[in-house]
Amino acid sequence: MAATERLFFALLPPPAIQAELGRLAAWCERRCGGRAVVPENIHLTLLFLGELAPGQVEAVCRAPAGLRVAPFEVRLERIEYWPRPRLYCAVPLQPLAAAAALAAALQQAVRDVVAVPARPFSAHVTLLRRPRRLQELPMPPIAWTATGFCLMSARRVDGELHYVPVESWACA
Ligand code: 2AM
Repeated sequence: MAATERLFFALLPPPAIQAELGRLAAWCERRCGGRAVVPENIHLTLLFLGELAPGQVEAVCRAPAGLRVAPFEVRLERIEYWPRPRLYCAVPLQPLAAAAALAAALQQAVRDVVAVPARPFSAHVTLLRRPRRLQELPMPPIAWTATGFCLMSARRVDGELHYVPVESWACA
């Protein structure tokens, strides 16, 4: 049987913002222990699809073709601790309506290919997993303009997790 791929749609910040969020993640790790997300893996998940077979991957790549998405601002202003997945993440102060709308549109677009459990979208960028100490973590606001979105594949290479863009779409 052909190998499956673990896929998700995401916003990728521009490299300078990824680096800034990566420095913030490393600072969180120094304060709380745990494992910081490395800068090149920093992303904002729009829709997690799970393990897909090769035929499904091709269909998912075709699915967003008709979507028209205007560029929108992503502004992260606060670090939250989420106890269930045990992670610290950077979140906006107000819900990101444009990202939520894009996530919903993607879920609709792929509905004939993959049934994604309906779960409320909550914009966040994971910074640190499995902290050993909990504390208040302040952050400076970090913002960028999203000009597109990607289909990402989570792959393990030599034991290291890499998030690799498989396909990308530009805002119009
Ligand atoms: P997150 O860090 O934004 O929460 C690849 O596995 C990415 O998909 C992870 O970084 C995680 O993104 C998200 N993810 C993993 N498992 C998930 C699940 N069961 N539901 C929703 N998102 C998930």
